[in-house]
Amino acid sequence: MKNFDPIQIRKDFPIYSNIEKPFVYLDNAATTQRPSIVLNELNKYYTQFNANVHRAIYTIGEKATQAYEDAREKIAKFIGADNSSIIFTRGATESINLVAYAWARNNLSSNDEILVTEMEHHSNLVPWQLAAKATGASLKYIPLNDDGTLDLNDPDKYFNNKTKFVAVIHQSNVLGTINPIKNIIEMAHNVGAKTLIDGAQWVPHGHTDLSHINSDFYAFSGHKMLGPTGVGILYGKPEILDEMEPFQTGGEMIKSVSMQDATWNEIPYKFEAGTPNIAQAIGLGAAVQYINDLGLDNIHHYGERLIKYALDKLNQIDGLKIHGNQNQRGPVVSFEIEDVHPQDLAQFLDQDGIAIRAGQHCTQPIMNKLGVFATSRASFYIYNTEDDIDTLCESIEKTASVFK
Ligand code: C6P
Repeated sequence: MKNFDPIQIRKDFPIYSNIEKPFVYLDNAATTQRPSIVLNELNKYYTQFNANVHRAIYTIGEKATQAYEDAREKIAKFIGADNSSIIFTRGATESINLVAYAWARNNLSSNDEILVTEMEHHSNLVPWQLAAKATGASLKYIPLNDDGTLDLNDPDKYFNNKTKFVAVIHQSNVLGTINPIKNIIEMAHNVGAKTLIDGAQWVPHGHTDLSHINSDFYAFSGHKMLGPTGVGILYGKPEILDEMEPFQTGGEMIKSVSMQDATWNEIPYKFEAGTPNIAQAIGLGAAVQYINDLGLDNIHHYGERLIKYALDKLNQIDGLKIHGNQNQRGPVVSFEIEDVHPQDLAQFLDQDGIAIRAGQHCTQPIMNKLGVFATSRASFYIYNTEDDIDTLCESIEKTASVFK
């Protein structure tokens, strides 16, 4: 893989020189680390042109607006979309809630069905439970197979003329499964339903071309792709966003206001009420630039290499069980180890400088399906190495021997 050297890449991440060794960070599905280019952009905004956007008719205000809109443009290009379809939110959770409030509550009624899957993160399940309760619609779901894929053998069981909204995770944060979202979107459109894809785990790892996948909405978070916390994206098809009522109201999202009434600004500003997360949006633009410079193809192939290596090594550990499909998966793996509670494992690993996540990963329905209370999870990104995985496996074996 030309020009892709994780040890060189670590030099771009100050945390690798600030934290005492060993530092084996394997919780990238929860949040990634940030490179200097992102931190510098945040600092540059606050120290060189800190001002509100879209309001100020003075030099630094114009500079701030330009930087904020440049970030929108970079992100739009990154996912094959128009600027007007890119809404800055606080993260994937807020993006999904925006649609559940502003679209679902105004478009669904008691004869309708919302379709989700058993693989959803709570962020793409609970908003639809509440939308169903608020509108009287029914909530249906596509079940999980034992191998961690979705049961799509008989789609007519789930997609019918009552199906009005389909919300599906692109890549599972627990099982790593990459779902056939283009097919799912097609099936939804064939019955006249709108779609939302939760891309929080996919976007950092693979190409997302919204002009190709044709989803009506798509949501993701900045902090899982090297950007700052507090910023995410909602993509919406412009013609749908145009028709939608606002989510939040206040400054900047209006066109005109009288004492009794108001009209709305054009998209995407109609959905960005109040002072936005300016620094974070600019930081996310820098993260996208960094990813582009490394090459998303390189990142994708490197993720494939790491997960393959991890699965091979983990499979060699006695008493360790991996959850999910071994093939169509991103660089994340959940597992159990006989006689060791995931939380104990995480604490023991921490003593060796290894950070993994243990728990339910905000996916209680998956835990129920797997028949476990919790799992241990390791997730990889560009600065991880095969050595990190060796260290992980050695430490798991050491811990298991303590509990035997
Ligand atoms: N998953 C994990 O450790 P926010 O918190 O809004 O940035 O992202 C929510 C979210 C939505 N969808 C998926 C698929 C996710 O994985 C997450 C966040 C983290 O798995 C924290 S629970």
